[in-house]
Amino acid sequence: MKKINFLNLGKHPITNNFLPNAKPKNEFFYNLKLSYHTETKLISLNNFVPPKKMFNNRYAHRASASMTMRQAYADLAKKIKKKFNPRSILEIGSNDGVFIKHFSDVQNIGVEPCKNLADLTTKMKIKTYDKFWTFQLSKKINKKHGKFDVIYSANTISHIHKLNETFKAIENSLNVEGVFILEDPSLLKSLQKLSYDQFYDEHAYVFSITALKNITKKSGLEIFNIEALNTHGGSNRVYFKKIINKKFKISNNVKRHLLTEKKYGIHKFKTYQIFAKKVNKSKESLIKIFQSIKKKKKKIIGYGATYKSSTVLNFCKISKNYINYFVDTTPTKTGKFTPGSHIPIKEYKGIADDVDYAFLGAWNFKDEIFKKEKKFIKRGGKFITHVPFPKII
Ligand code: JHZ
Repeated sequence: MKKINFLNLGKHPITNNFLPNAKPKNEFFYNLKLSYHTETKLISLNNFVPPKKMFNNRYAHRASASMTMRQAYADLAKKIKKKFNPRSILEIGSNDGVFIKHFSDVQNIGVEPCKNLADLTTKMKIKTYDKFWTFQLSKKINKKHGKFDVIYSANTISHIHKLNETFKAIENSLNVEGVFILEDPSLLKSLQKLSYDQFYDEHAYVFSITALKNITKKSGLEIFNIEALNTHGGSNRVYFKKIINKKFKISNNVKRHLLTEKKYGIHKFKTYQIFAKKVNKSKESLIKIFQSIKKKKKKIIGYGATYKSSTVLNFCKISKNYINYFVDTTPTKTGKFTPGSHIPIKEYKGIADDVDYAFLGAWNFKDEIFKKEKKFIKRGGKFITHVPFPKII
C-alpha cells in the first residue's frame, strides 16, 4: 500500500504536554505531515508519535469538561439502553467516566491507558484496565468477564495506530449479537469546514466512512448504521455488527453516506491537494487578522486551550506575540502553558473587562460559549475563529 504526503503543517509539540513554565528545556517536537493511502483512502499522520509520550499519567483532557458533552453522553446512554438493552458494556478510552458511569446497573468495564484517568473511574467503582487496547488485553478481559453486548469508543479508535489489531480485538470481545459503536470526527466535515486542527499527534487518523469500510473488510465486522453528529465540529457515530449476525439489517444511510463522500471526492488524491492549498491560505488570513487587531493595540485572549488549537497556534506561529493568555475550565490545564506556543493558561473566571477579542480554541463549543458570554458580546467583545475560514464574529 502506498502512502502519499499532501500537507506539511511543520513542527509540533505533544498536545497533552501542558508546560509548567514558559521556557521548557528539551520540549519534544515532531513533523506533522498528512498522508493519503492509495488503497484504503485512509487519511493519517505521516509519522506517528510513540503512544506513551501522549497517553500517560499526566493526561489533561477531561471529557466531562463541557456541558454539551456531559449531556450528549447521558442522552446516548439512554438511547443505547433503549435500543440494545445491554447486560454488559465495555468502553475503550473511558476517560473520566462521563459515559460509562451511566451503566452502573450492568457489567461496565473501562479501558483507559492514562493512569490518572483510570484511577478516577476506579474510584467511581468502575472496573478499569489502565492499559492500551490490544488483542492480548481483549483476551485477558474475555477470560475474566466474558464477551460484551456493547463495545463503545468515542474519540479513541482514531488515536490507536494499529487498526487491524484494534478491530480484530473488538471482534474478539463482542458477543455474536453484540454491537460496536465508534464515534470519531468526520473527515468529510473536517474537509468542508477546513478544520485542519483535527490533525495533531493524538489523531493518527481522521476517518471517512469510505476508509472505515475498507480497513474493516477483513475484521469480521461490518457497518450497519451511521449517525451524523454535531459534536466535536462534526463526528460520525458508526455502528458495527458481526458479519455473521443477521439480526440487524444494514440501514440505507450507510450507502447514502458512502455516496455523499464519493460525490465530494473523498477517494481522490486531488481533493487533498485542494484542501492543502486552502489550509495554507487560511493560515495567511488568520495571521492577517491577528496582525490588524494588534496594530490597533487591542487585547486578545484565547478561549479553550484545546488540543486542536495546538495545531493552529504552532502552524501559524501564534504565541504570546498575539495572545496574552488562554482561559480554560479544566483544572489540569490552568496554571500551565500551551505546548509549543508557551501561552499561559488561566483559570476561567469569566472574560476580564479589558479583553477586546477572544480566539475560539474551542470553536466546536461555539453555541455553549456564546450563550455563556452574553455579557462580553453585549459590551462589544468579539471572537476570532478560523473555522470554516478566519473571521471575526
Ligand atoms: P475539546 C481532546 O481534544 C483530546 P480538544 C482528544 N484527543 C480528542 O479527541 C477530543 O478531546 C475529543 C475548554 N472549555 O473537547 C475545556 C472551556 O474552557 O474541544 C477544554 O479544555 N470553556 C481526546 O482539547 C476545551 O475547552 C467552555 O465553555 O480539542 C475543549 O476541548 C467550554 C465549552 C470548553 O477537545
